Amino acid sequence: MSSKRALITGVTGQDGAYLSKFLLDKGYEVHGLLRRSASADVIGTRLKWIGVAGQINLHDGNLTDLSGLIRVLQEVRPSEVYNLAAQSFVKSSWQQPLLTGTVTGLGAANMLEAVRIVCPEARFYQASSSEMYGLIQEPVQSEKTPFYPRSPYAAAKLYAHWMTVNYRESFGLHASSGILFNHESPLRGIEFVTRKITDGVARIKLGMQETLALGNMDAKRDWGHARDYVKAMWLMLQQETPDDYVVATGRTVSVRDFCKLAFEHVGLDMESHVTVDERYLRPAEVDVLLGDPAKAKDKLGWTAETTLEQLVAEMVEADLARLKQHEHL
Ligand code: NDP
Ligand code: GDR
Repeated sequence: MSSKRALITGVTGQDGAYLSKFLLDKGYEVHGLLRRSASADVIGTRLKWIGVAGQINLHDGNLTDLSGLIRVLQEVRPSEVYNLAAQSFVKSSWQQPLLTGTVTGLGAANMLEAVRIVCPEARFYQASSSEMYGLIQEPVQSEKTPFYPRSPYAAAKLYAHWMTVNYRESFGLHASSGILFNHESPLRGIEFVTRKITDGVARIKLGMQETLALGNMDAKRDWGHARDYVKAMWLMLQQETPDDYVVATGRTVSVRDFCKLAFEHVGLDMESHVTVDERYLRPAEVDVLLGDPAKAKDKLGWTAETTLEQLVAEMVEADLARLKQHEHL
């Protein structure tokens, strides 16, 4: 067995693309789980954008289908498994709570179970989330902060998180959980607020639209770059002992401030273009998140490398370039 063979679930998502590139650059053989879609033309759009399509071995499968996961693991025999697949859009989780529980929660349990059955020696990464802190119990959240999930998505992620801890403690799996705070990039899905803003700013700049409608402008998030965060995932699996880590920048800003930076980047004033639309408000909000990455720094030697200003600039520039070339993502 190759000592560097990884299987990534959620390979077609934002983090899947950045992690694929990162692992390929390190000499890994990279395999990805691909759920079937009728729209073959959109499959792998992100992998193409980042320049690794064709270098990934794709396997049909779905997180909800344990027998399929077992079969894929038997074929691939990975040394590292990164479980990134999820219904990851918090707002949708109120419309589809059971689907979110099935994919984001039970799906992770399926993956853990498949690893336990087929390749218990493989190292396992679970994509946990700062959303689990929800109604925050401490102003700065660390691995020791109690959780208080505020959405079906967060509740599902909490189940997956504790199952990861449980499989580590019960069955001795090398299973680590990365509690990642929001991380963005030009590959972020268009429904998430940062990308919605940078795409909107680019459209307004190019005269393609006049206004941008947003929801809660006061929500605050600790935003980093996905490129930096996938490195932390990998570092967790290189440790002798599996553990859980907060991955964050240690800086929090409001949606309004993110928006202001994006408009300023193209020399426009946000006040003339942004409106608030109640459709984008949530039944329960996570008002503020701010992570303490001290443990990741001490134990993994990891720190965020990209500043918020650099992130905003990169995202706006990528959207401007895409729109000028009539490309979509
Ligand atoms: P994306 O939404 O971009 O990607 C999700 C991936 O999961 C896609 O590849 C999607 O496939 C796949 N997927 C969805 N449902 C299934 C299913 N039933 N079976 C198999 N695959 C499925 O998420 P991100 O890349 O942003 O995030 C990666 C992970 O990290 C997620 O688990 C997310 O919840 C978590 N996370 C993300 C954070 C962030 O700020 N980005 C922060 C903390 C945690 P398809 O392309 O077909 O839709
Ligand atoms: P989040 O990301 O819910 O933190 O989950 P999102 O970008 O959707 O929302 C962040 C904050 O912005 C506010 N907001 C809006 N959000 C969206 N999507 N659209 C809007 O128009 C808008 N206006 C204001 C939201 O109310 C919220 O407070 C992301 C996902 O990647 C999860 O999978 C991951 O676990 C967490 O980050 C950490």
